[in-house]
Amino acid sequence: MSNSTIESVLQEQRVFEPSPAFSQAAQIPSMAVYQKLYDEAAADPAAFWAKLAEQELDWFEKWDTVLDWQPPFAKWFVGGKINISYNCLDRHLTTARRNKAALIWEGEPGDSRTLTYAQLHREVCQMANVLKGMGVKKGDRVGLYMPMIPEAAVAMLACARIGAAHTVVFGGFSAEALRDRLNDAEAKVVITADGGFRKDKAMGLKPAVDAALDDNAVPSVTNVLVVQRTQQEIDWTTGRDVWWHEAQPTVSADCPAEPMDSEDLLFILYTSGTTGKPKGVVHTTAGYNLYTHMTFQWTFDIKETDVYWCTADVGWITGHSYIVYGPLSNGATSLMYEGAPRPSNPGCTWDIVEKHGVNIFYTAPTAIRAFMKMGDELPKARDLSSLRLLGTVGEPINPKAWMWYREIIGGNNCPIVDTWWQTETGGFMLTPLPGATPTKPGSATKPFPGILADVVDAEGNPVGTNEGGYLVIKHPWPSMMRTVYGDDDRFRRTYWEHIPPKDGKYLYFAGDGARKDADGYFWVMGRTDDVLNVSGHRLGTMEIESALVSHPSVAEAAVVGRKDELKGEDVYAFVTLEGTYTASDELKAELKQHVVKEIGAIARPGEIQFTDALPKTRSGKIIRRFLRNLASGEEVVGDATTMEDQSVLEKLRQGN
Ligand code: 7RM
Repeated sequence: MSNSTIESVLQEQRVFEPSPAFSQAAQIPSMAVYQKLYDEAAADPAAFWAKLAEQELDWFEKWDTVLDWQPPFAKWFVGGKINISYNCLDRHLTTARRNKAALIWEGEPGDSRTLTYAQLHREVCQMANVLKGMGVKKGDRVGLYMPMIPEAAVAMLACARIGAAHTVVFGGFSAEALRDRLNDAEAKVVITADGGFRKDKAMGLKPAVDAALDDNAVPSVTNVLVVQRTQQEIDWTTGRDVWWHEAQPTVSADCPAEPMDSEDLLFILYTSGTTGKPKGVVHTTAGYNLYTHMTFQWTFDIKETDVYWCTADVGWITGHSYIVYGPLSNGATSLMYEGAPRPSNPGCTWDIVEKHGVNIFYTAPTAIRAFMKMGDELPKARDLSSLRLLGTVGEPINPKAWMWYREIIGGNNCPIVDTWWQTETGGFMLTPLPGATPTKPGSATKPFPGILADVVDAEGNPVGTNEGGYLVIKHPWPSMMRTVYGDDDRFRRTYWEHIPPKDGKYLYFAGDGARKDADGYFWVMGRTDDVLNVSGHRLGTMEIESALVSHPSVAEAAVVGRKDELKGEDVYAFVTLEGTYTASDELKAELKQHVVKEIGAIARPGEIQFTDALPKTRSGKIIRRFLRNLASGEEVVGDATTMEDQSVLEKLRQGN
C-alpha cells in the first residue's frame, strides 16, 4: 500500500465511543463483555461454538464432533443433522413471529410487498415442491439468475429446504458468464424471471438464460422456472420452461425440511480470483448457519421490532448472508429493494428509510460516496430518526465518507459497523460490536469472538505495530469456505500456501493487506493480488484480460485498477492490436462492449489505451506496477532495470 494512502487514513484520529444509551440496551454492552467472549473463544474455539450452536439453532440430531480439522480442510458439527430453511422459517411459526414481516420488499416502480414468516414459509414450500416435480433431488445444484424480488429469497430457501445447492449468478452478469457458472456447477434447473427493474428501466433476464442454454450449451439443465415480473415479451421453450405463477397453484404447500448433514453442500458462489476462471466458493450447512446467525445478531445488535435494510444484491455473498440467511435465522425483518437510486428519484433510498422506519441500514462505501455527491439536501429533507445503527462493507471506507455517513445519515447518533469479510469467509471477520467497540473512521476494528486474526510478513511472522503486512486468520471458523468447487488443489494453493505453512500450522490468507495499530485495531488496505474492487465488486484482472484477448483484434491485454472517486477503483486496460487492425475510438467502444458481453456491465473498462508494446521483464512478465502508475497519471516509480525494452515505457508515457 502506498504511503499516501496510509497518510490519508491516518489523518482522521478521532475515536467514537458508543453512547451510554446504545450500550445499555445492547446485547454486547461493553468492551469488558466483548473481551471476555473473545478470550473464552480464543482459549477453546470448539467449546465456544458448540455452546452457541446448542443455544441458537434447532437440530434434528446433535453432532458427535464439533471440529474436525485436517488442514486446510475443516468440518464442523460432524454427524449433526440440521436444515437452514427450517431454522429460517419453521421454528418461528410456533412463536409470536408467525405473523411478523420476514421480508419487506420495495420494487423499483413503486411496487411493494410484505411477506410474513408464515407466508414466506408457504411460498418456500410450494417452490420446493415445484423443484421436486422437476426431478431436483438432495445433492443436485440449481442455478439462480434473479432480480431483487422476494422470489429470489424464496428460491434460495426452497433449494436449501430439499437439500439442493443453489448457485446464484448476479443478474448483471452476461449470458456467457452465466453459462460458464452453470456448467461448472452442472446445474439441473435454472430459476429466473422474465426481467427486473433497474433505474426506471425493465431489463431482460430470461433472454440471457436462453442465450446461455442455446445449442444445448449446458447439457445438465433440464428445466427453467420463470417468475413473472416485468411482463416483457420473452421466447419460450416448451417442455423446458415453466411459469412459476402457473406451477404454484398446482402444488401442495406442505414440504417438510430435509434433514441435512452439517457438512452437506449449501451453496456455491462464484467469485473472482487471480487467475482467469472464477472460483466456485463452497459453503456447507451447519457452520454457515451458525456463523451468519451469530454475526448478524451481535454485530447488528438486532432487536425483535427492528426493520433492517441491507442494500446488497442477493447475487453477492452479502445478500446471501445478510439479506436472507442471517436475518431470517434470527427471525428479523429484512427489507429488500429491487433497484438502485434512480435518476427520476435520487432521494428514494431515504424515502424507503422513512416509509418503513428502517432502524439498521447496511450499505457499501461506493454507495455512500454516491449519496454524498448527490448532496445533503436529499437525506435532510427526510425523517431518518428511526435509524439507530449503520453498517458498511465491500472496500476500505475513506474517513471522509465515514464522517459524512455518521453526521448526515446517522445524525451523529448511530454507531457505524465497518465489517471486513469475504465471499470465502461467509460472515463478518473484523467488525465492531456496536454497543461495545469504540470506532475509528476507516478501521474495521477488531475480530469477532472466535476469530484469530493477525498481520504477518511473507514467512508468516507477525509484523510490528503499524507495519503493513498480510491479513491472515489463524484458526478455522464455522462459516469458512470448505473448498473450491471441484478443485481442492486450487483451494489449497490459493488460500493456504501463499504463506507457507510452518510446523503443520496453516494460515488462511485472504488476499488483503492490512496493519494493526497500537490499540490492536485492524486497518484493511485493500487487495495485494490482481483482484480489483470496482464499486465493492470483485473483478479479476485476468478475467477481463481473457475477455479482451478473445476479441479478434487484440493481441495482448493488461488490466490494472485506476483510483476512482466514486467506484473506488476503475478498470483500465492496455491493449496491443493484431497487425491488421488499427487503433480507433470505434474499436475502443467495440472492445468495451465486448467485455460487457463476455462478463457483464460491471467489468466494462473505464479506459482502454492502445499501445505498441507492454512493459515486460526479461523473463516476459508484464510489469503491472508501471502500468498502475501510468493509468493513474503518476510518476512511474521503482526499478526499471529489469525491463526488457526501456523504450516501451517512454512510448507508453506519451500515450501510445
Ligand atoms: C463482503 C465482500 C471481499 C473483498 C475483501 C476486501 C474487500 C470487504 C471490506 C473490505 C476493507 C471492509 N465480499 N472488503 N469489506 N475492505 N474494509 N469493510 O465484499 O468477496 O465480494 O469481496 O472486499 O478486499 O478481500 S467479496
